[in-house]
Amino acid sequence: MTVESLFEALKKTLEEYEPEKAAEIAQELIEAQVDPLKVIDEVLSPTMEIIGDKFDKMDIFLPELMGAAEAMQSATSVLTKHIKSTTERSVTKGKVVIGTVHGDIHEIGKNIVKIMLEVSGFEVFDLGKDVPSMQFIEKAGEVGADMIALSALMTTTMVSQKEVIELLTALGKRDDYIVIIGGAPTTATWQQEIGADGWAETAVQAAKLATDLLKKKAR
Ligand code: B12
Repeated sequence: MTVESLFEALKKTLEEYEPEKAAEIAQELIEAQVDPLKVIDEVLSPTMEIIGDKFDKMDIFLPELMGAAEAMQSATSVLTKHIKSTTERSVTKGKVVIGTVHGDIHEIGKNIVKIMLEVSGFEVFDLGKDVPSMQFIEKAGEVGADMIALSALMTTTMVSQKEVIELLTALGKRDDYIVIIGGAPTTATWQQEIGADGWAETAVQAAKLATDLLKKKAR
């Protein structure tokens, strides 16, 4: 099969909710030496977006959305194992506490950001999904984090990103951590509005952002 036809086949596994086949095709793409990030950015994420729109328009319902998400996760878990590290593992750029904010169970994008941070040399502490705001701050204190990374996928949960920053400020800890935010509904404008230090649209940009912000702080 050509790479193009493997891309098409992978797309179909999301549309037809086939997680096992998704993993198989992801493995074939790895064997064909295709860049795993290209597969995530050019095939999986856009397909998931189309599926999200269908859900929005009620062309499909929650079980189908969950099936597609399962296929995406299955492919992503194969692909992310093969994202090449850009730094020596022994060199740690800094510590990041990451999670999806309170009220929000979307974690696929956050997991990709986590991997990108790890392969860029960060030590990452993943709190998972639906994380209470205070837990980010407690964990950051416990591990001596440099940065807190907050993912939110819904307009209704973006406010929890704001809440974490407000809590940090109230506790007199706002300057202790760099706070970065992301997730489909978030924007640079939202970042400025809530006083976060950075925002990125994709996982690759997130890793670059984290590196740049940390360098700036060290200066
Ligand atoms: C998959 C999915 C699900 C899966 C999630 C599975 C999982 N384990 O994560 C399931 C089926 C469980 C689900 C459930 C629900 N979902 Co949903 N879901 C989606 C969908 C289709 C795709 C999200 C996704 O994984 N995208 C792929 C990843 C790779 O992209 P990403 O998350 O955006 O991440 C990238 C960037 O944003 C960025 N990034 C992400 N996080 C961070 C963090 C930082 C710090 C940085 C810098 C960058 C960054 O980097 C990532 C990689 O490049 C979206 C539609 C969409 N277009 O987003 C709807 C969507 C988010 N869901 C929606 C809804 C409504 C729900 C439900 C409420 C449905 C229901 N009725 O129960 C529940 C949520 C319950 C809850 N309390 O959270 C709505 C939200 C509407 C809104 N209010 O804004 C959307 C937009 C669909 C729609 N169009 O209506 N969902």
